[in-house]
Amino acid sequence: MIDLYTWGTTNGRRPIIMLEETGTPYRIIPVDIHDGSSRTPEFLKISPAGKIPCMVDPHGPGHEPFQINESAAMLMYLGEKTGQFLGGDARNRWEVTRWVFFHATNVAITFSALNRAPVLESRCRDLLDAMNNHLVDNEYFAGDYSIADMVPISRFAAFKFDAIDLNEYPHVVRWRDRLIARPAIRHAMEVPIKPAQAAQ
Ligand SMILES: N[C@@H](CCC(=O)N[C@@H](CS)C(=O)NCC(=O)O)C(=O)O
Repeated sequence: MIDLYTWGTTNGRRPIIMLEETGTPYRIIPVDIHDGSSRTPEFLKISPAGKIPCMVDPHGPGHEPFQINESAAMLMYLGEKTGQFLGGDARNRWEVTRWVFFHATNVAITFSALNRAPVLESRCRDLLDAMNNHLVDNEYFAGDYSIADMVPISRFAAFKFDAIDLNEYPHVVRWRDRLIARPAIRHAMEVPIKPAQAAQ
């Protein structure tokens, strides 16, 4: 059983999607990022910068316990552990990988700062244009549904920005609507993560 240390944020819900999609047993350990819980010496041993999400797999590589943070890396780890959602042949796996990095290093970071830094609106719109153009002819980012879709969907399933109306990007909306119909994604976005309620 994997221990997932997380909180109810966009980044924090991302690994739940993959844990659910792969049927990997896990339990949620809520870490309130506002009350100092993410700065305890015990937590910093798992996540050195005190960030959620992170997880501990008692059956990691070499049959040893393994801990990992950074949500996109966690999805890649689970993909390798379960042999799912990483792409098919070598070309497709690299397509999945490059979109994972595109979303993790551009989209996730720029959008998470948008509400605090409105100057980022044009950069966010450039990223949305790139996504929308790609999705004109593609149902998913890299062939079949993969972690290249799971990395960004937690952001777009809960898209709340006054500056940008997502309906201006109809192919992104079509992709989002297809994904949020998936039970794993619905569950990940809705499961309560506050300490008193987390009963996973
Ligand atoms: N790139 C990291 C970002 C993680 C991150 O920024 N986590 C935030 C919550 S969404 C956090 O832990 N904030 C609390 C803090 O920095 O003290 C990932 O994708 O896992």
